Amino acid sequence: MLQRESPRSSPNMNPEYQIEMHTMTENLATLIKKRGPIRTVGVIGMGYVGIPAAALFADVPHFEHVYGFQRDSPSSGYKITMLNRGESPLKGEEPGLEELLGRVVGAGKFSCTSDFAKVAECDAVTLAIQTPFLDKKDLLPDFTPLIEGLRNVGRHLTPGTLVVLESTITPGTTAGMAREILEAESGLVAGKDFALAHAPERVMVGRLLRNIREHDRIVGGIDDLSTARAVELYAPVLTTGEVIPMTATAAEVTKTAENTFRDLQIAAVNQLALYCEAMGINVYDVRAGVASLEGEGITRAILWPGAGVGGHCLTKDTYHLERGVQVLGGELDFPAGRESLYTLARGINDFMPEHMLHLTESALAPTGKTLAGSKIALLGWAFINDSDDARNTPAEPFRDAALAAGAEVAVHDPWVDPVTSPDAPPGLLRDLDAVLRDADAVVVFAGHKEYRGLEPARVKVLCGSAHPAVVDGRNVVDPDAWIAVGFVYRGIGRGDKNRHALRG
Ligand code: SAJ
Repeated sequence: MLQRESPRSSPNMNPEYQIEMHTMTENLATLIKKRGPIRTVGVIGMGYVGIPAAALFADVPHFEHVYGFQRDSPSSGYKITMLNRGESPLKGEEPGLEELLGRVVGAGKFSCTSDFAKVAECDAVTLAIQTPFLDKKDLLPDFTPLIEGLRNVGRHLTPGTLVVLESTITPGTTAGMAREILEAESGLVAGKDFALAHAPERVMVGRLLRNIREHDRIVGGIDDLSTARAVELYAPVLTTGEVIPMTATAAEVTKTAENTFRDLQIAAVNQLALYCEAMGINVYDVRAGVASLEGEGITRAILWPGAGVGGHCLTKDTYHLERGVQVLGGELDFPAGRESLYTLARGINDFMPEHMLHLTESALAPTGKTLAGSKIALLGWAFINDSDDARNTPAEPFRDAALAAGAEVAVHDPWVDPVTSPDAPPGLLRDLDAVLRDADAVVVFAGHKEYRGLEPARVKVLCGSAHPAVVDGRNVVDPDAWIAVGFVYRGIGRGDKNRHALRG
């Protein structure tokens, strides 16, 4: 039985619906057959998802041409000329990307354009456009750029084309909002005149090409024919990855759930760290003990406690999933009055920067200091170790709260560029000694490798006092070595050390 997904995605069993479904699918099947195999592909959005995707499509021998569509806007129009020169406008190391771009542009198989009319030449069009949350309090993601992309595709959509959304979206968006916009702009009907699917991206900065080739690819159509056509598009790109077909809504839930589950796992170990601090034990001993449980089905996926969770995936995908349940609006049976486990996990992870502030206050107290009037050296602004990516960094709420409490905060990060990074804080310094000089508290927020080799005696001289504080949010300093030279130590999960006597 062919299943066409509607926003309520419950298969309708009445005969008229079945006949209408069959006719629609017959029509689409005829159109696709007339087109033949996918030869021309369009990718909307030349960002860190769209560029490697377009280059890899262009590298498929039987795909004749790939258009990369990019708005010629003041902020990102420069990408068009760069890409047409075979150069990548992406920052940071992306192994193999420049070489691949040079090759496919040189072979005339890839070109970048702002002319959306060329969508009419495409057999398949994918949209890889960011969907950030403007303000997660109201759970409303900013779909504006995606809506503009859908409108541009809809205006030039021709019968028999496949449209695929790659952005992370609220479950129900493909069969709902996206289908409505494409149908309104094109006058065509999804599932009858064009195929529509969701194939969420699973790329990570620094390993874009490898991720697309090697990760399994979730592919979900609004009906079986759309799913099959999307499998035809993505299968040739995969090397070790497999295509995993399902419905569009299941694909949307898979993507948001995989990040929700990771956020949940991190919250679980963050809560364990808070418990270990309260009970006076070392969370890393407990973690090693729990992780030792291995074997069929008894393995525990215990992750790492830390100063908080940042980035553009885990901080928002839980809210997409929660909103999906609200938008799709089926009968949800759930314990009355209980908060979602998933948003509770978000709350625990978002508490960690506040806990870091409490640890800082606790480390200043033995020398009679408070946050007010103290200088804090904040080490690590990036949201992840050894990276320049600072989106939604947990260091920011910590800094804001410390400033509000009257502290002076000097921020250091060897990776985040003070000039070019859009997420760099004002006054970000690369000079670590300057940040450490006269600091009352040294607070580690990112586990950059530069901080793993800090010499406690030298740091203490720079701090210039008998008992400066050190607060370790990423388990990068050796508590005994720092305590021995006179630091007041506090560490996430280090209940075994957080009550130590003053030394040195
Ligand atoms: N974090 C912890 N403890 C951990 C792991 C992470 O506190 O054990 C923190 C990090 O410090 C960071 C945040 O969580 O602030 C997110 O870290 P992440 O490793 O999840 O990195 P992301 O946000 O780039 O997640 C991406 C996701 N990939 C995609 O969405 C395609 C995620 O699904 C991947 O699992 C993750 O990369 C990965 O494994 O690298």
